[in-house]
Amino acid sequence: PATAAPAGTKKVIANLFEWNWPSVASECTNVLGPKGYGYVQVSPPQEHVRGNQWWLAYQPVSYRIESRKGTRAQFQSMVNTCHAAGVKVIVDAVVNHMSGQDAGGTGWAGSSYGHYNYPGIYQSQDFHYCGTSGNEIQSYNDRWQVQNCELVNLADLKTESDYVRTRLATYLNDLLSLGVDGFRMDASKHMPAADIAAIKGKLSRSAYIVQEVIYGAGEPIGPGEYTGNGDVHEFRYGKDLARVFRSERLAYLKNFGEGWGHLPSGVSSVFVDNHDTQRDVGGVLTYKDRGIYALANAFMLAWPYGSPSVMSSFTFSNRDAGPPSDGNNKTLDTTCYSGWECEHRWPVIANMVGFRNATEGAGVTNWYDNGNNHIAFSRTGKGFVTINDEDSAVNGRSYYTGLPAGRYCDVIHGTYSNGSCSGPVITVDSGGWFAANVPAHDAIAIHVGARL
Ligand code: ARE
Ligand code: CA
Repeated sequence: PATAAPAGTKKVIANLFEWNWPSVASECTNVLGPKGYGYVQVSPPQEHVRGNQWWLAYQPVSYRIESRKGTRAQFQSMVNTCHAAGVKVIVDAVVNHMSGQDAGGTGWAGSSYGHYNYPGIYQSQDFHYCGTSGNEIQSYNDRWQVQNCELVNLADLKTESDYVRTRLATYLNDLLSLGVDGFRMDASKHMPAADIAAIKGKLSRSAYIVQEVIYGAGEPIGPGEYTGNGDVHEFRYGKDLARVFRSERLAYLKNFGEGWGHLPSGVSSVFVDNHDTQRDVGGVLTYKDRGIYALANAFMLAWPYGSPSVMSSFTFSNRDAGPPSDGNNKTLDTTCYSGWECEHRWPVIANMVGFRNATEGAGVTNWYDNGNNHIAFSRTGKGFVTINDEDSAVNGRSYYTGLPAGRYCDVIHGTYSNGSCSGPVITVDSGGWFAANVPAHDAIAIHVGARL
């Protein structure tokens, strides 16, 4: 029954944050395609302010596809290479604003600019001046301010104007002409949903859309009002998951997702952490949590809620520091496990992408919990996982999977390839049961795509 590639639809996103284009291309060929990732999300590709901080990529200076991550030709080649590997490309699209530089300057690709002057693109009449001090957002409880004032001094575009919408669509259509498959709409909360709809309406073809709207308790603008345009990031997911793993009980995850007040599954984009939450307070799990982070990602990939995205980070201790770069702040090629964490390659996480693909569409059955931190569930007829986050092992127990009898690779501890398993093999009997020991803070996962 062994198959070479995971069955089912490939929907998992790998977020290769701040990787340069040649490195993204080779990762698509060597890792993302073979491991079954369906999409790669890349950082903003347009010309940006010069300097070292990672966040300068979020300060557009022009829409030339030339940045510290590479040239237009390298970007095009990356898209082609990823497509050849069966991986679609999502671009982080910065459309709410331009730079936050009061003095202006010269951008990465040589374009000169002022805070409210981007020659040939936007002039002062294309920006909002909301009248607060510094034109800055002062309260997230004020809908009008959030959408018409400046987010951290970033020159706020008049996204209600047809000229601005058309110019933004021209940029996005240029990316579509290079073969891009979708967009993460940065700072979506800061644009009315209708403005995003109008920009989307000017696109030359259909594209996947995921909008960044951070849920904030009590705020007037919430993620739910953007679902008409496409998917929306569900920020409560990573926060709630971290709290459960850190200080509550995994047993509570029985109805995780909509049962917790999160967005409807079909429009929800989820992650354990992203590039903002891993840096800022919020208590999410990150690569720094090592094994528990891997288990949280394993749960996300096993649990059929939302569209999962796996974060891949560069190593940082300082919030602002950019990725490894040369003396001119040009991003160096990625070297996994040296300056880059490559969480998407961690065996537990990468192998659970195959689990996700093989179990796509199957519901949850056979939920078990011990009332505390040991849980188990089946993905009907396709897979089974048990996570033991207790401080001690659970030994000598049998688990009911409902799976066809057979020998399955435990993909938490072994990698399945070409019909063999590099780790322990789990034998499911004719009644659908298996017996195994699960160490503390560990898991076992089996699925029909990794059956020997
Ligand atoms: C940097 C400096 C600033 C400086 C500015 C202009 O830090 O001091 O004024 O440059 O020179 C990223 C970085 C920022 C950086 C910015 C521009 O995180 O530090 O500013 O790039 O270079 C809100 C938004 C949400 C946004 C977060 C960060 O709603 O959209 O803030 N997230 C996206 C990206 C970020 C990016 C931007 C937007 C800007 O993912 O990486 O900023 O393009 C509550 C609210 C949230 C709010 C949150 C934080 O939780 O509910 O809505 O998020 O507080 O304020
Ligand atoms: Ca705005």
